[in-house]
Amino acid sequence: MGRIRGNYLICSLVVLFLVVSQAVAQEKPVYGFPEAFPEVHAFFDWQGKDFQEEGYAEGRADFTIWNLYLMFNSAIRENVNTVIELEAGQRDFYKYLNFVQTKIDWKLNRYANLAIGKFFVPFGPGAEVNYYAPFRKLISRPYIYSLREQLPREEDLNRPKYWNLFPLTLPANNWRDVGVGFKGEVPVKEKMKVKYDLALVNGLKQETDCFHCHAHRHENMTAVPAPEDSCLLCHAPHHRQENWDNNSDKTIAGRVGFSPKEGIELGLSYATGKYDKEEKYGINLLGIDGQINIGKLSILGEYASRKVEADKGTLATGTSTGEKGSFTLEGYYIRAAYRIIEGWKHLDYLDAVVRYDAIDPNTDKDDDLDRNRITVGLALSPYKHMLFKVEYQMVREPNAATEKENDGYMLSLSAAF
Ligand SMILES: [Ca+2]
Ligand SMILES: [Ca+2]
Ligand SMILES: [Ca+2]
Ligand SMILES: [Ca+2]
Repeated sequence: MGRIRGNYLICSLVVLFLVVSQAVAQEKPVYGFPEAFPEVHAFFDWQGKDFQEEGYAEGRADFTIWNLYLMFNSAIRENVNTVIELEAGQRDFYKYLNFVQTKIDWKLNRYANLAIGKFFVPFGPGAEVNYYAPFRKLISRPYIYSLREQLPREEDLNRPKYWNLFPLTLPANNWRDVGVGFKGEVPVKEKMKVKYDLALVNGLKQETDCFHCHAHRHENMTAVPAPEDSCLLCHAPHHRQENWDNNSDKTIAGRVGFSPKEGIELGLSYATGKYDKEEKYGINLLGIDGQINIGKLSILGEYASRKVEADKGTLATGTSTGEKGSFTLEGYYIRAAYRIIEGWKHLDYLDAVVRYDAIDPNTDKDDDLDRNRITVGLALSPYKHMLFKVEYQMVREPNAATEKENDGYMLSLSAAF
């Protein structure tokens, strides 16, 4: 009896399977095709930090999932690759899901590739700047890319006018935008080559055009910000103009790199565009970067400056005079890493790292936002695609009346697959 019932069940399942598979086979896919072989990749970064009272996160010891990136890519044909990359996370009280890249990479010939869609705007040394975790030897990013993020956030902090007007870091880290890109490598002789990466994109915009900023600043979406309260550039990834434009002006950005031989590269980056609705005020970014890898030693350095035009009166006192003025941010870092151990059974590598970095958010003002810092750290990878990091930051304010207590530790574990 039991066997008959069992057979009956199996027969029923087989019939059901045939019916269902027939139904599936008849259904045409809405998009995609079976030969696409999409790849899925991801990385995430766990962080722990503990700073002194006047440091990062107001000195609060904290564990965070700092990054989650998801990438899907597939070759449509041999020379055409499609990429979709998403970033998810939470900072303070807000959660976000951004599309980081959405593009078609189209290889035209040996020396030229076209990118159309949303991509990282070419400026500076690339992946080590754009991605937070797996490509960087230290946990923290250099000040030119992260000063604002690391400053205390108390509301009653006495902020200088230009901080209210402008972000204190370059938009060039993690800077992605919609447009058209053109890049490639041209061999000069033997191992010598020239790399170019150029783009035409929407460009940065006034932060007051961004509803997020209204909401964050006033905790009320409908409130109109007072002029002295308006940041002129959309800066943080969640604030920044990414998928649309506030004016017709397009930003030109690019980097040209020269590599005399394997492991050595020098780069020059530049970006220019108008950021306001009226296309009155411009922003210019200039960067120089260099990298040397000799044996176990790797050295990376970068200098960057940003000149922002704005109303002279608004910059000085908060009241518009109609006269054009500007201010300049500049900063640099040099980072050296030495590979102490490599290729052990349970230790893929161990690097010792040291970095000196400095930033001057406004070269016309001497205040305690002028910063420099020495960071020492270790990067330990037990196995490939898994990286532990630890670092200690010693932070100095050369122009502050009193030295701030803002040194601290950071820990991180990142994994990629
Ligand atoms: Ca603490
Ligand atoms: Ca624009
Ligand atoms: Ca200064
Ligand atoms: Ca200090």
